[in-house]
Parts: sequence; C-alpha cells; structure tokens
Amino acid sequence: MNTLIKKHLFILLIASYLPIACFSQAAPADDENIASLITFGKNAETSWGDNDHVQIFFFLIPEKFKKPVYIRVFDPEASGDDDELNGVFDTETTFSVYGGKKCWSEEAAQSSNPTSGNYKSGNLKATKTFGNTSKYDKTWYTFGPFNPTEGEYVQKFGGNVLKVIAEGISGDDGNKYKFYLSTSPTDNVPIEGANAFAYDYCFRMWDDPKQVSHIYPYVDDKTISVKISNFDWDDDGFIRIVSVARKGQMEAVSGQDNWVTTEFKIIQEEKNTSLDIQMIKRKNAPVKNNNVVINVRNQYGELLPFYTIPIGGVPKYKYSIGVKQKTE
Ligand SMILES: [Ca+2]
Ligand SMILES: [Ca+2]
Ligand SMILES: [Ca+2]
Repeated sequence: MNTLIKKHLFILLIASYLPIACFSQAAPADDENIASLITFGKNAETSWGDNDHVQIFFFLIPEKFKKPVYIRVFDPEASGDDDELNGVFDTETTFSVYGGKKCWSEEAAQSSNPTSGNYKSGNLKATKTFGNTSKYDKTWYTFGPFNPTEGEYVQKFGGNVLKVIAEGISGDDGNKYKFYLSTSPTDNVPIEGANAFAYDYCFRMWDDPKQVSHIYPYVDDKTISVKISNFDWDDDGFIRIVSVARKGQMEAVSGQDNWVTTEFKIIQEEKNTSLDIQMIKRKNAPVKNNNVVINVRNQYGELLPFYTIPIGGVPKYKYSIGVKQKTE
C-alpha cells in the first residue's frame, strides 16, 4: 500500500470515530430519531395528540462559547403537506425566544402543562407569529443573533440558557417543526458542548413501523423513583425503558386522548445516567400521524429534563449491573 492511500485510510478511520452527533444541536436530534415536534392550534381537541398547545424548549450554550448564536425553526408554519390539516389551515403559531433571569429557573417555565403561571418568564428577545403562508414551508426561519450572555446563566449547567416557546394561538391544525441552535443565520452549524432540553415533549411518531424513537431523561443523584407518563399513544405498539441496569422494562401505554403512568425505582447505578425511553410501533397496522406527549417525574413530582444529546451518551445495558440487580 502506498503512503498516500495509507494516509487517506487513516483519515477515514479517524473521521469515523468523531462524535459528530455530539456536536449536533438539532431538536429533535439524530439519537432521538423523532420525526418532528408538533404543536396544535389552541382550538384543536386534545384527541389529536397535543394536550396543551404549548411547547417549551431550552437551549444551553456552554460558558466558554462567546460568539453570537441563532435559533432556527424548520417549517414554522402550519401550511402545506408536511403539516396536519384539520378542515382548512387556519392555525397561527407564535415562536418566542426568551433570555435573562428566570427564563429557565422560574418554576412555571419547567411545567408539563404551561397553561397558567409565568412560563413566559425572563426577557422576550424575539417573537414571530406564523399563519397559513408557504413562505417558510420546508425551510428555515432564523431568530437572532443572540449574545450567549443574553440567556440565563445556570451554574449547574455551566452555561447560558435561552428558552423558546411555541404556542398555537389560534386554529386547530397541527404544526410540525424542528429547531436548530446554530452559529450561522443561514446554515445549521453546531456549537461544541451545547445541548437542548425540554421537560415535556409533544412530537410526531414516524409512520414507518421499523423506526424506533427515543427520549433520554437524565436521572440525577437525588432521584430514587420515576414516573413515566405518556399521552395519546393510540396503542401503537409498546414503550420500554433501557438503562445501564435494564434490558427493556415495559411501560403501560395510553390509548386515545388519555394519560398513562408507570412508576419504578431507580437503582444506584442508574443515578447520573440517562434512561432510554424507546417507542416501538406495532408492526401490523401501525398508527399513522401519531402525535404523542411524554414526561418523566421524580419522587418529588419534579420533571426530569430530556436532553436531545443524552448526558453520558446513549445508555447501554450492562449485563453485570442487571444480574446484580436481579439477585438483590
Ligand atoms: Ca383548521
Ligand atoms: Ca410546520
Ligand atoms: Ca396520538
């Protein structure tokens, strides 16, 4: 093998090990394999799969990153064949970016059902309402630039947090969209060490039954039990939990327009790791256009954050921990 070929092979080998996904601030992110986020207009029945018509997302920018950032929204309108039509498209969705003190730390901002309380806490930095137009259909709208210090500094996260609220202010259609935290106003350019998280996730499942979607709640060291809730799952297959100690614990699943909750104890080895909530569609007659809400609470009733890039990586079941747990 000549030296040039060897060099190329070496570069290819190194490139294949680079943690590309770890630098991606798409929400939903690659590891989640979720088709899109969705928020319905406020007049939609909850049976469409959105219980509150509001979605709150937080973007964490590491302290050391000082350059301007942009929050980009893909397909911000409810219009066109990629959104969920109910009669005629008459839905308006407002996306608003908040920073400053309390944008994250206000209790209501971390609520699973932000229909009351001051969930619009902090300083409003930018806002835009999107109606039935095709201007941004299947393309990106960019908010910003924002200086990272315009966010709320949170010591335990080691960075600044910006909040985005998507709210279906009128109409009854489903607006599908995605987010990206970028260093560029015209392109999706990730920030090393940045992340995105939410406490309650309303999203669209894939129609393809071969696709498995994931959510990764982070279990901190004070968590001794969790309650995992799902809404409007439409009996579409099963939901199971994988962790360093669990190979596949089955969860109770919801049907149409109802919540179902499963509670289980957290063992020592699961603390300071992420859980992998796997959503597996049924193979026969998989549900189409299935919109679902998921949240996870600890023993105090506090919601655990879902990070789009799981903290500590995607958890892998470790046989030694699982075996030890069974014999206890
Ligand atoms: Ca409509
Ligand atoms: Ca849309
Ligand atoms: Ca549903």
